[in-house]
Amino acid sequence: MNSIYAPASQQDLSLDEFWMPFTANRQFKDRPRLLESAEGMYYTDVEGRQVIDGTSGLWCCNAGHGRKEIAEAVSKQISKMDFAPTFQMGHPLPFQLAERLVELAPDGLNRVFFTNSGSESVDTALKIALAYHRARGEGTRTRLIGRELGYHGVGFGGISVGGMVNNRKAFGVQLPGVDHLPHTLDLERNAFTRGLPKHGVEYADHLERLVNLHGAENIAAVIVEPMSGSAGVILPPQGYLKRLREITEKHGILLIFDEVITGFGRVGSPFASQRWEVTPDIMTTAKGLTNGAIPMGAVFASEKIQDAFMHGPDGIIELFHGYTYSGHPVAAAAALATLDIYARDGLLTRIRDLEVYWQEGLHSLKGLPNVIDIRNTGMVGAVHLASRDGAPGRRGYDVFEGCFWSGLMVRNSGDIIAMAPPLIVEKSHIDQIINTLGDVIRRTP
Ligand code: PXG
Repeated sequence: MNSIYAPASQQDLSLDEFWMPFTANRQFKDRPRLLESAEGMYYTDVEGRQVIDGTSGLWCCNAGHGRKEIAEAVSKQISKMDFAPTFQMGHPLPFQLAERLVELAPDGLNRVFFTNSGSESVDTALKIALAYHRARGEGTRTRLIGRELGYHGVGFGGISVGGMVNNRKAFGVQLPGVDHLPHTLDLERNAFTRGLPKHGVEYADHLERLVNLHGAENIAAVIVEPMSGSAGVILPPQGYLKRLREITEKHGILLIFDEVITGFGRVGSPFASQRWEVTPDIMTTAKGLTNGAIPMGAVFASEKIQDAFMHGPDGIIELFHGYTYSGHPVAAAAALATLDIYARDGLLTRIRDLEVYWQEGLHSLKGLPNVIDIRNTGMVGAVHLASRDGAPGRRGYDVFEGCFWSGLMVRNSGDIIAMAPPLIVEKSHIDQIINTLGDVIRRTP
């Protein structure tokens, strides 16, 4: 049995039974990194060590940790009504929440479908896109287009349109009829760009080639992250998203933005779509919706899309899709409390005042050993390290681990170190993050 003695919690803990997600289980269990409490910008681990949160948990705790208002809203709601169905029944909370969300959303995205995660949001969005075309008599539009290096969660829909090879290759079966745009990472032309890269708008033109190849009448939707998070902060070149919008519109193809990471203030506006001034037809969210406190996701669609389903006798169910926990009362209560915090503290636009400080801090790491690119936008950043010969990912992992034991939580995607601190971050926290990361990179061979 793998076990550790955890002094802070005074517990003997067996590590064998929990099959950990996206984790090198054997390596982790050899020297576990166990967190026990969290407040503001900091985690405390089971040995009482403070770790600054450079990643908002997993890109979700945008308002920082230990928010009492969320805890209280959850606790109040769970006592009042733990669960209520939303299939042919309802309760007020998801209606209230949907109304509040629409106020924040890009203009025109005024219908909201609730899920429990980003992966479910993606599946929901893809299914709505397919069913939308059928409802309008364009049922030949079945093909879905994603992008290389895209991450859209782990459902079969998400891994099919996604483009991270490790998430796909062990599973064989995928959705048929999926194609991919090229990714936009271009180190040769864009390395060390501050903000959105200058070169690469033409990567969007590849969509015209796919339209020529398959016929527009066979393509349902294009799904992209406005900025790829998981693959290591890959930014849209200037003009790229607009070009995608123009091409999709011209051909009657739906454009889906996966804003699971970029949503809720990460890039300096409620959604990336607003900051970069391109409105999709469908938008997926999760994570920051409840500040990570309770699982919940939301898919936004335009009224036009929903209207396409509202035909036939009014006693028929228009969309045969939904989850037991769609619009869960406790999750909705957490989300409403989270939106209150975002509004009161101005968090969804707050980082506009800090993004240059963050950017300059990050770019001060240029010139350190093995640093081959630095990318940033809003309160997101990545330091791209050269891979060791024959051991891709190893240096990135060593830096990630070194950071943790030096009191900083980052993520590594292969040899890319990604960061997305909570939006409550102050300059002193940015200094701490940059200094710690710099020290660790310097001493990592
Ligand atoms: N879409 C996007 C754009 C995401 O980033 C999902 C969908 C799936 O969400 P769920 O809730 O099903 O996990 C994500 C999730 C990382 C990391 O460190 C990123 C995610 C999840 C875990 C780790 O890069 N993104």
